[in-house]
Amino acid sequence: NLTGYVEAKNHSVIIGGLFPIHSRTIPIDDPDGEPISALCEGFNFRGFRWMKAMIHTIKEINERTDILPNHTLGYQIFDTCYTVSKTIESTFTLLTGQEEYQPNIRNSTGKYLVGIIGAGGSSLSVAALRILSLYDMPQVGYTSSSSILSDKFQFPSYYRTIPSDKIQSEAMVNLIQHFGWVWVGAIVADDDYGKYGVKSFREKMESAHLCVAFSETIPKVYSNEKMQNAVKAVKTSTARVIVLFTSDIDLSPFVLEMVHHNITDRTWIASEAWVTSALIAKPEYFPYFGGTIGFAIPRTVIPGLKEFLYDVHPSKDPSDILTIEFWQTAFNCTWPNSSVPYNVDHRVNMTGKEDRLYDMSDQLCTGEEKLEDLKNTYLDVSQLRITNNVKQAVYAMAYALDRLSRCDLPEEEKAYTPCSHIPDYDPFNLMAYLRLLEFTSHDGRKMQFNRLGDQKSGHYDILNWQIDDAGEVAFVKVGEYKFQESNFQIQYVQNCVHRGPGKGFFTGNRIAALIASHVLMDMCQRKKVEMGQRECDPCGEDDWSNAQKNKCVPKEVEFLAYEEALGFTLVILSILGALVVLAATVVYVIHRHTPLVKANDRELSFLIQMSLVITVLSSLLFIGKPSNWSCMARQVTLALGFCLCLSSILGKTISLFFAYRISISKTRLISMHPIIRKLIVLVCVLGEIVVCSAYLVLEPPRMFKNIEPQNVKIIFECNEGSIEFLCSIFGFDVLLALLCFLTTFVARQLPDNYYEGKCITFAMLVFFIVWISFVPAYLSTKGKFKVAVELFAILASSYGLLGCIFLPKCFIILLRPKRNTDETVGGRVPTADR
Ligand code: TCR
Repeated sequence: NLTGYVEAKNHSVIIGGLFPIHSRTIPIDDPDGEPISALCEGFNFRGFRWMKAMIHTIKEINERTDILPNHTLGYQIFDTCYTVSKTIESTFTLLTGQEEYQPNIRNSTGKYLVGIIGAGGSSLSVAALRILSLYDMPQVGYTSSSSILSDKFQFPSYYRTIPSDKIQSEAMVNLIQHFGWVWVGAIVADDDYGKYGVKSFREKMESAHLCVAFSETIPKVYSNEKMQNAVKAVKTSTARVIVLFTSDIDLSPFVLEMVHHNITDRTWIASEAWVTSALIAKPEYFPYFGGTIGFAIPRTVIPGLKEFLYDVHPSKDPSDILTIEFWQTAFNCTWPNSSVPYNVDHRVNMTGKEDRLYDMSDQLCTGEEKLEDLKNTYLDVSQLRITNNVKQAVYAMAYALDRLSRCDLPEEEKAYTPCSHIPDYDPFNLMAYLRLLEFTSHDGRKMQFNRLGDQKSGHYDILNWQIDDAGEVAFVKVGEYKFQESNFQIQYVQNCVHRGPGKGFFTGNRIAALIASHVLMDMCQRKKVEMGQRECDPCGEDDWSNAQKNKCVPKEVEFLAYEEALGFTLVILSILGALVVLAATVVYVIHRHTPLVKANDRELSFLIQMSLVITVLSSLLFIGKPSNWSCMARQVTLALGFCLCLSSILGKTISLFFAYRISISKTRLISMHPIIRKLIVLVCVLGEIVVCSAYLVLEPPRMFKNIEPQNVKIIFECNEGSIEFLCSIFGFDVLLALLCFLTTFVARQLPDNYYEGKCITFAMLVFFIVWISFVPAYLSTKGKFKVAVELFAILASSYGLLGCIFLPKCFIILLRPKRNTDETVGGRVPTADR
């Protein structure tokens, strides 16, 4: 079912082409069905154009006489559908020239190939499976544990005798929870094992509400720069517990780095691939890696294996170069007359350079060397873990084949899988037998695959690194992690791990990690909220983490409430202010015919009193939960109140100013008609009203819920809309105040005891001082206190005006009535004022 273009006849050679003419393959409904070449969908015009360009160029070259004059090029192009499987299929077709792609099941041995065991690491299995799954050739893995291999669409023919890493990640998170750790780093291999391992680890951590402090990769091919990234992460992070999801081979250079940087106070959580590795579990690394906890495939004994392993000798077969190399390496000698180089070791040292040791050892092997004297991983049958997986994988294949030979299938399956004969059957037929396989291993374990080709049930041993009496690293079993389908059970062995201070995981490291964890919990949560969560799920906008930092709770809301002490005090102050002003008004009304009240325009005095009531009461609009209307009303009311107040004062001061000019020029220049003063007030107020209306219509202030994540609380405040408008309405007030000040200041020498002029000068000074000090105070506060600062300014300035302008007069009116006579009040006041 490969689509593409061929133009091969009459050409001397052809060039192959692979283009994504479609975007994907259509998923097959029944991944267990016959292997068929997948169909594609999603026509990709761009890819099609690319392909056309290739054909076009080939044609062009064929027509030219200057390039390849005696040959013409043909082509064979296939659609890859932008998928790995199609690409491989096409590549094979290109290579083998078989239109009907067929695996050569009788391979070079001339025998029928049943399936494949293995491929070691996950990345390798993925590579092999890309090809095998095209033909549904079964592969049984013994150590490729990556969760990606459970994807039956991509890898339909994979079965394994090792649990998927999904289970291991979950086990790690359970372990982390068991110890109460919350802040854990991760270092992983740069391959499918590490990448998918850390992926499911992160997912599990997240759903357990724990935090991953960092995750870095250890490079596959030594790169100092990449390695230093990982080292830096470990060194700088505050996480004291670190998961290492990598195979021992990839881990070794990293271990050297840890030794080099003398990092000794971390607790390592080992993945199954290195927990019992002799490469890492060396006594010299114990100061750095002692106390490591990890998961291991259960250990077994394989009867007869030991004897079999010992039965190895290079003299048995001179062409067996691997045995010769084994012998040479194990005994540090050179086998006579062999071409095998001695000790081929691609060690990567700290500088990243490879030093290959090709030197021949001076010593010749005698063949008399004793394996019994050797301390070597090869001969160590005390830690048979993966080894047993290999055995079970082979058994699985054999059992399945056995069932196939007897056509031992349930009736309903027979409809899909015809009975077949060894050796001539479709490799796909074996899959049904593997899928349904169930057998008991030599050590009594029940082996069975689930739908995804993974082990249906099993367990991990939880191991802890301790140092034994002989000074060797011992893997002490401290618990078990049992799993069955999606259920699991964790069991810790009691009272078995106390071994020397700081060595076991119940002492030293663990306690340090626990303490660190608690401190870090906070950091974790803060980070969670600040960064909006690479690692943890952040709380919602309106939420905040609770005191235990394990749940999101609604944030408190903040605004200046009537009920609280501050708000209440301000309300009292503003009402009191209003009452005092009204009292002054009452005094003025009662004594309206006395000279002091009549002096200098009593209507304006009433207006000032009225406006002071407005400003003082406008402060009430600032208190309470803001709403759109209160936000709009507060600034405008305040601005208008001040405008009325200040323009009335200006009306007064202007007439004082003129009186003064008259007094110094000694001429009756112009006398101000009282109506002019009122006109001034009217014009000012009308102007302000116009600007305020524009403000409210064009860019009105709005209620605003400030939910910035760093705020512990949700702050309800007003967004002032247009700053320009706000500044202009208050700027106008300031201008009026300035004019009032200037006019009275100039007229301050007016020789009278008619002291309204001096009072106003003083009042304006108070006004300025209050508002000037308001600015820095306002800018440096936040939340409800910002509002409080503004309120204080409003109240202080209003009280200031009240106190300076009206209180002295009320004092005279009420307590010193004798001074309230025409002479004392100001004979020089322009007559038109009365
Ligand atoms: N899965 C790893 C490779 C691996 C391994 C091991 C290598 C595992 N366990 C033990 C050496 C020794 C687990 C992978 O790549 O899937």
